[in-house]
Amino acid sequence: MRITIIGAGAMGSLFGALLHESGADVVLFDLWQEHVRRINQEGLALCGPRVERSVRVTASADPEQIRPADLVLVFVKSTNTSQAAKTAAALLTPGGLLLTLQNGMGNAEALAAEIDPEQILVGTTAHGAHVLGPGRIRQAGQGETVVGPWLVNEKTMAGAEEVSALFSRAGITARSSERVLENIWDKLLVNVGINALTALTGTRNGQILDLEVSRRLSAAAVQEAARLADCLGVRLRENPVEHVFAVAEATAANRSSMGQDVDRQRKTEIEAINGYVVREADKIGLFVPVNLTLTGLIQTLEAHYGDSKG
Ligand code: KPL
Repeated sequence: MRITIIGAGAMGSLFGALLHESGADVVLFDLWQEHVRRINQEGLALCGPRVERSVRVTASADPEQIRPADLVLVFVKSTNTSQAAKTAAALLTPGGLLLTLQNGMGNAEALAAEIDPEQILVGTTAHGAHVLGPGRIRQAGQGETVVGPWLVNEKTMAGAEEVSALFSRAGITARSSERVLENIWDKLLVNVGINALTALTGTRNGQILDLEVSRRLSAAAVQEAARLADCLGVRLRENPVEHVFAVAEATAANRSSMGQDVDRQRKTEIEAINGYVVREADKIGLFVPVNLTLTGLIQTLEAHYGDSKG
């Protein structure tokens, strides 16, 4: 099977490497030229807890050099999804499947502007990875990947099953579910409770748990999002706050992706996370003050990147 990964950051590179090792014909597409050059010249260095290996997967920074694929995986930041949708439309075979495993909400809608919704699969992954430098990533923990159709019917469900079986053969723990939107909401709540708070305070995920005040702030943001889910008829897992705290504990040493974006003065995914909660709550007249505050503070921070502090 021919697979193209759009967005060869940590997660895109990890999935690409594992799928390549399982025998798939994989191309990593990314605009980061130095990363692409290193991967093609020296292989992708995949560092695990004990071992490091070099994976000879192909990378490209030029979509015109990539042949259409049967499966396209989108791993770009949610801020770049609309652009990725255009690239994906050019890189997908007519009956091919496109899967987004991105953080945040609104990605499938942005992809559906360019791709037939019946070709779109959505999902979440609890795999962890981060970039160590060009051509070099660290696998930082394993977790389940859930894949399901954006529009549920027999044909699209078969596509989700095929992709989850492909992942399993590549050693990526995966399952398909027609209720995948519930998993996406569960993951949204994790990001709602961890990302903005750690980004604003310069802390690592586990440090949220150290102080009563940060636990309360995180819990309040999650409870607001859970109330929204309830109003929208989305069924969440039991005890979402406990789950968010368990993820903060399991990823204690990580700096959240939003924290890393703020550290590098990059645009964050706030609009697709806490900002999404605020927008959807507004539509039904629900007040979500903690999410509004977190969103406003991150937006203010972003607006003043680079300003002199003197
Ligand atoms: O998804 C994450 C992120 O940082 O975006 C978590 C799960 C919070 C891990 O850092």
